[in-house]
Amino acid sequence: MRIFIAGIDGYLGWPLALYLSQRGHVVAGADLFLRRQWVAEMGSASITPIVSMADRLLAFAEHYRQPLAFYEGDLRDYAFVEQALREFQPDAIVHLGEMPSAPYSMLDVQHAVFTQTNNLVSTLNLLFAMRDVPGCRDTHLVKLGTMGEYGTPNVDIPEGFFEIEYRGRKDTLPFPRQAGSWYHWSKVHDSNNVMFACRMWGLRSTDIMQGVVFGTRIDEMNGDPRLLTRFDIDQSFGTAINRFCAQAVIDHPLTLYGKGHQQRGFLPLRDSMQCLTLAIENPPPTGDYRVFNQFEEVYGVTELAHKVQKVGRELGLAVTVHNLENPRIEKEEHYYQPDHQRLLDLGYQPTHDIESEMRIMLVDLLAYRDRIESLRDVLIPDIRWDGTRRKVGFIESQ
Ligand code: USQ
Repeated sequence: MRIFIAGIDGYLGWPLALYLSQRGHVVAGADLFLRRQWVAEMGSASITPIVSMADRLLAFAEHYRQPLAFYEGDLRDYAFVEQALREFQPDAIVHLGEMPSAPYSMLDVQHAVFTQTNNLVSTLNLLFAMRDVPGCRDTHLVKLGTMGEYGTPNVDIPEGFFEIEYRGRKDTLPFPRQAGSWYHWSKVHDSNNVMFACRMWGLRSTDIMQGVVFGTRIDEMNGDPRLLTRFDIDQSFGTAINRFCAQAVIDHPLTLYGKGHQQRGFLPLRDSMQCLTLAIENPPPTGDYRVFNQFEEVYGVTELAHKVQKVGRELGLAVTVHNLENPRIEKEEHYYQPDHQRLLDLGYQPTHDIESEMRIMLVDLLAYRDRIESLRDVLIPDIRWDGTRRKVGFIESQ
């Protein structure tokens, strides 16, 4: 298949290009390198020393013996999006080109407006280009949403839709969304727009409600450092397990926010690649809008910190776990029971052994201990969701 990755320079986009190419697909992608700028704005940098796109493309051509068409430009610019799709004529578009951080979106009005403008406009441009570029009406849009669209309701979470009976009548309706940040709301608004475009124009799309991803590598990087993906540890772009593993290798306490009983669906990077590929290779019928909940298993944040501690200690690291004031406004104790059957039905084989995955990460990160040490300052958050900016303090150690 011909697959266009919007956001190909990112944490997921770059490994997905490798993974799909390894499976014989023809890949192209677009990026404006904004992720590199946002992380720099947070005073941080990728722990893995990622190379420029020019060098990534050279390494790609050496390993995969086929060209990767790269379009540098802004997905908010309709002319750019239209031109890229007209030229490449994709069978599938994977939209990873959004601002992905909840804390970044909560910083102030400029960051909230940027997040929603960037995310909604890029998705609208892709939808209109799919409608209007000759040959693209039947293209499948694989749109990256987030499990965070649902929030943490006190009932089970279905995959997108649920049957409801109200005042004696029945219908199947979108499950209520209760997002917890301006970023997560941008994904909800995207979901509504994608669903509407499918209904209006007969486009087809898979909306992926993905959990929190962790990991440093996939096999398709072939051990070449030029093919590494980025790895962030700052409060905005570093996700929980990635931050915990980085903290473990420099003897920094693992930072549990609040009580630490928050539950989320988590999945290793390699599972994210496997699931996105299953969605791409098994498109829905024309005109269909479907939703997949994409994660390996639900874990509590404390449980994960203790797993990192256990694996870290096996590697000779003195890992401690601490509770911090929670900079976020979120439920710290809650029910969480989301369905995740559809990808399993398509053949998803989850990496259940997440401790092995953590071991690989810790060994990888030990090689970059000095880089992590030099960024120690970014590990304690200061973006508070009440609008103030002040570093949080430790509450207790475990
Ligand atoms: N947390 C800690 N300590 C940390 C970092 C996070 O206790 O050092 C807690 C948070 O308070 C939260 C949970 O861990 O309860 C997850 O936080 P996260 O930063 O790993 O993930 P989140 O902000 O939810 O966002 C990430 C990605 C986002 C994606 C989302 C999936 O950045 O792009 O949409 O995971 S989900 O969480 O399922 O909505």
